[in-house]
Amino acid sequence: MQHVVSVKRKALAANDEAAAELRQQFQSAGSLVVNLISSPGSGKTTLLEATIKSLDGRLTAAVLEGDVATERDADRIRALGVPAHQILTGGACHLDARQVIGALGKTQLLPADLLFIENVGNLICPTTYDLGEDFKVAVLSTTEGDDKPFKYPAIFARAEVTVITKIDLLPYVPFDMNAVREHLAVLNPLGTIFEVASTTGEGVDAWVQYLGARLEKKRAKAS
Ligand SMILES: Nc1nc2c(ncn2[C@@H]2O[C@H](COP(=O)(O)OP(=O)(O)O)[C@@H](O)[C@H]2O)c(=O)[nH]1
Ligand SMILES: [Mg+2]
Repeated sequence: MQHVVSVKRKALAANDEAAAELRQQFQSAGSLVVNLISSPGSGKTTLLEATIKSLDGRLTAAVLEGDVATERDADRIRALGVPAHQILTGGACHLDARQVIGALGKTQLLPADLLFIENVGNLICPTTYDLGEDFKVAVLSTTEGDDKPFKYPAIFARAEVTVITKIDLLPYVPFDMNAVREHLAVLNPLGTIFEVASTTGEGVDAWVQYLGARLEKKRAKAS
């Protein structure tokens, strides 16, 4: 057990080193980098599609997709004319910083104003792997149940932003929005919450405006 803990600690320390290198690279490129984490099917790719449509070319975007198998998500992004690269983890339940360095080295995703990293779908493993991002975004859909922030508190405490998706389905599913807001306020008092329906576009503009403001802030700080 002791051995397992120490191997895990070493892996995380190596990842932190690679993440620091990435952070430097993102700083030089002037890109805002967002690491999206959620259960499978909660709507990460659909949120990215809606985000790209709402941006309408005002800011440039690029996407790194993490999945166990298939290029499906990268294909969905490329169909909108935005560069995307799929990292296949071959079974691993999270992306790590070395994989991101490797992917950026063999693609031309940067420079871009916004780089979105869609992590492998689950609420546990991606939580502890820093990818050099500016902030993590937890995506929570109304259909997966309002108990998820209670059951997986680590990611909701760490993510600066929580995007609650599929609000168009609120009339049909038992999802106590107030309970979720209250719990998130306890887990993450400084966190920001957006409520969106990516399929209708409701709430997407506010999220996109926030991204633009964060990008401006990052660039102002760097200059
Ligand atoms: N009604 C509704 N469905 C959505 C919304 N966002 C995503 N979906 C659907 O949820 C399913 C999973 O979405 P996807 O973006 O692939 O999830 P991901 O696995 O987190 O990337 C798809 O069938 C989407 O069409 C939404 O805001 N409202
Ligand atoms: Mg996806």
